[in-house]
Parts: sequence; structure tokens; C-alpha cells
Amino acid sequence: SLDVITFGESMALFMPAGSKGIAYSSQFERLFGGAESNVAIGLARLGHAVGWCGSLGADPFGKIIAKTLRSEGVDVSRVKFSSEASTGLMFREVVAGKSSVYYYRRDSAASRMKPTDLDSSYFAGAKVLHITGITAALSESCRETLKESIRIAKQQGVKVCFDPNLRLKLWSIDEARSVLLELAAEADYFLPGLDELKLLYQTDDFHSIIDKLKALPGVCVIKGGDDETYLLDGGELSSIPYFNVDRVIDTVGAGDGFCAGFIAGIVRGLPLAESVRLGNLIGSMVIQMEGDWEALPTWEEADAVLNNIQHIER
Ligand code: KDG
Repeated sequence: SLDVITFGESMALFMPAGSKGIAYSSQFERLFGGAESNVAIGLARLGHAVGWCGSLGADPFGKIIAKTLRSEGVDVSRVKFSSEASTGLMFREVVAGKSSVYYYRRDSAASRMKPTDLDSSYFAGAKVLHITGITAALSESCRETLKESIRIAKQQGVKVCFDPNLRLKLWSIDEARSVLLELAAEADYFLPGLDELKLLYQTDDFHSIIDKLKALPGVCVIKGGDDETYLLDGGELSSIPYFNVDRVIDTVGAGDGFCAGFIAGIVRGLPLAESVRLGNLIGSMVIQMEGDWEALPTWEEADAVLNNIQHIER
């Protein structure tokens, strides 16, 4: 059986091949991205059995996404290919250090996911279900699918891990707030970013945010502090420092890297603080390379950093 199940939308991702930005680029690199599949790749590289069961279009983009995930060791046996809808697309540019995303995903194959797409037998024996708020933003039927996945997980004793992944280009904060907070209340592990919490709870005050989080039943891990990640466990707040990074290249995917590391820790039975530390490490490695998931490390690579093992150049 699988350690971790996840699903969501993965899209073909186009980035300018040079440094001219989207408008003046005539050549693009075709990559792919998707928060949940990024996490799945991260977990597979760390040595875990993970399945991603999203919907893709029956088109070249869908095919290469599934093929790449498979080559990364992610189980894609339950992926659906639609002939009625396409794989979503996204373009991303980094201009003057700022990353901007443009989505072409409305009515995509993934946005048509529905509760009956889920097979409860696929969840049997899994330890963690990982879901994100991006799926909730895609459509009503996707929201229902998330709810159904939580229902199946609870029924089968699978822990629910939820990253709100607020994407304001997909929905407004007012639409998102109640949906995301409702999902947060269902999660065993809620993994928001501090900036997301400020928007969700409509306050910049750290202590009132923590007070609100204390009302949630699960463990909460707050990503994106200035120098540390916060862990809120049974009303107890602690902080776990970031790893030093020499040069930040591309911060997109850091949160997904964090989730992969954190979930790997949970699956390995590490203490929560150690799982957060592993999350911090993986996040810090992702931001040192371009792309949403390419820099995710293998367990060996992560372990080398954790234990200060000298890198031999030649
Ligand atoms: O977390 C990174 C993701 O945002 C990216 O890979 C694409 O899933 C994606 C999205 O919807 O933005």
C-alpha cells in the first residue's frame, strides 16, 4: 500500500527561455507544475510510496506530466485522462526578482474532478492524505471531491494534511476564507503560510492569529516566518529555525518542498519538531534552483545536508 495519497491539478508550465519576460520571449521552456504533484515528487525522492491521482487532458501535456511523474516514482495508476477537457496551462516569469503566474486553466480536465473519481480502496493502508486549497478554488465539484477525500481518509484512519495554498488569481479572499477555514478544521495537520493566515483571519497580529489557530483540533505548522517555522501542537507554540541559504534563485515550490519534508517525517514516525526541521530543509533546497520541483532532493542528498557530510567535487 501507499504511504501518501494526493491529488489536484498539474499543469504544463511555460517559462521564458531567456531573461526577457513573457511578452518579449519567443522561446519558452516547457516544464510542469502543480502543488500536489510537487509534493508527490518530493516524497518519492525521499523514498516514500506516494500516489497522485489527478485528472489530465488526453493531450501531449497530460501525457508528459503523467510520464514524468511515473519516472519520478510516483504512482499514477489512478490518473484520469479526459478527452473532453484539456490539461491546464500556466506561464510564469521572474522579472526584477518578482515571480508572476498567468493561468490558462478554466474548465480544464482537473477542474472537472468529481467525488466519484476517487476510489476508496486506493486509500487503504495509507498514512497521510495530502490536499491543498488550490483544488478547492477550481470548481464546486472539486470542492466536493476534497470533502469526499477527507471522508474516505477519516473512515480509513488516514491522517489529513492540508495546505491552504491561497491563490488570489483563482478566487477572492472573501470566497476563499470560509472554504479554507472549514477544510483547516478537518485537518490533522494544517500547514498554512503566515501571509495566508493574515488574510484568512484578517489581522497582522501574530498573537491573535495563534489564538485563532488554537481553536483548531489538529497540529498547525506556520510556514514563512522571517527566520523560522512555527509549530503549534496541543496549544504549545515552538519555533524551528530555517537552514542557511547562500543564494535564492526561485522561491516558488518552497512551500510544497516543506510539505514533502514534513510529511516524510510524519511517515517515518519522527517527532513533530524533527518533521518540521526536515520540511525546512527541503524548502531551503527547492529555492536554490529554477522550477517548481526540480531541486527537490533525494533522501541521501537531504541527509548529507542534515549531517554535514562533505560534498566531493571531483
Ligand atoms: O506551489 C507551487 C504551485 O503553485 C505551482 O507548482 C503551480 O499548483 C500550482 C498553482 O496552482 O499555482
